[in-house]
Amino acid sequence: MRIKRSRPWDLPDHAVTDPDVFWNRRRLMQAAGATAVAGTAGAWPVTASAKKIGAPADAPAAGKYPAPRNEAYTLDRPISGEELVSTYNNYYEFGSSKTIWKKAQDLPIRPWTVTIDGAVENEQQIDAADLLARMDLEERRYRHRCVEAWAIAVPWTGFPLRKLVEMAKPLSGAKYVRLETFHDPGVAAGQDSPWYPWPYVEALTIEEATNELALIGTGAYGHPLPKQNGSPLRLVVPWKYGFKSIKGIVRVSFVEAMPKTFWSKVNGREYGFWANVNPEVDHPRWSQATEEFLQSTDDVGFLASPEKVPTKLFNGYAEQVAHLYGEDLKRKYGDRLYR
Ligand SMILES: Nc1nc2c(c(=O)[nH]1)N[C@H]1C(S)=C(S)[C@@H](COP(=O)(O)O)O[C@H]1N2
Ligand SMILES: [Mo]
Repeated sequence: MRIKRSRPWDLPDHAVTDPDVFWNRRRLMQAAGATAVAGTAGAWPVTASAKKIGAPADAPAAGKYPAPRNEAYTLDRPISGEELVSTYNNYYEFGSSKTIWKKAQDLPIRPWTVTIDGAVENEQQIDAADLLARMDLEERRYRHRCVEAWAIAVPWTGFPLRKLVEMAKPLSGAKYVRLETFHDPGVAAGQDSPWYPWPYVEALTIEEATNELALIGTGAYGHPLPKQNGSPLRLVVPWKYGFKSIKGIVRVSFVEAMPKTFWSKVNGREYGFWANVNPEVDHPRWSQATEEFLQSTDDVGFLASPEKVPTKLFNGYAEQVAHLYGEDLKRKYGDRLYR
């Protein structure tokens, strides 16, 4: 998102690809004969496509997958391919390119301690495995809309964030739920970058957090979540721009004041607290009226031209969430509710 382009991911091949992946692919292409692959060279995670990156061996509660599907959450578009969703990612802890899937495999996820603290009756530390053992998992098919104007559709597995809130028993002072990602520059080299205010932090109001849609994602495509998608625990809030859906959660705090979030510290004018999807409120540097729906790895190469379709208000979830943003909030925040 720090890349100043109208389509931030649409960069020259070498600029978005890790040097080792880039040079490996160059060699592969040369070996295959450059003319023969010219037509498909645009599908840049070529190296990734050789090996589908699925469930980590150290994922907790592997026996709980696949979980039963909750039919209340169905899609109006096809599911994006698993290979695309597991090789085209934003996870700045591992670097600012889309091709961090390989680097993310270095993240140890067992044990994984989650701290629940702040204005709650039940402050506690709990391992992700124990947390998952207490929760009923379900599959929900959700749209995902990145602020960069690309979209995917994913069958997540997880449990409602509301269940975790109930477990914590918030006190009356708890107005916001603040979520924090691990901080370990030793395994996540992106966290060596002084340009970012690590660790990654996101937050919701308590009303948003207890809304039926807010999910803690623990799996996708019927198995535990790949590390690059935020294993073992991530947030999934499909009515908001993707950066709200924080990955690799280690701390959930219940607080009184609106937390400062990672991207609002980087650039508060462009990436605010609310970040609700709205086609009529443009990003300061590009339109949000349409999105590119990505279905397979063929859609993300520099020769690709994925279908542009209209963006939906609240990403299609107005029925479930519009009531959260009443006249008082609209008056107070205006367009900031959608940015
Ligand atoms: N900790 C952390 N969480 C994060 C991010 C990140 O860089 N770090 N990127 C966000 C953005 S911008 C998007 S679009 C989604 C991408 O999720 P996916 O890679 O599983 O599709 O993760 C979000 N969660
Ligand atoms: Mo994003």
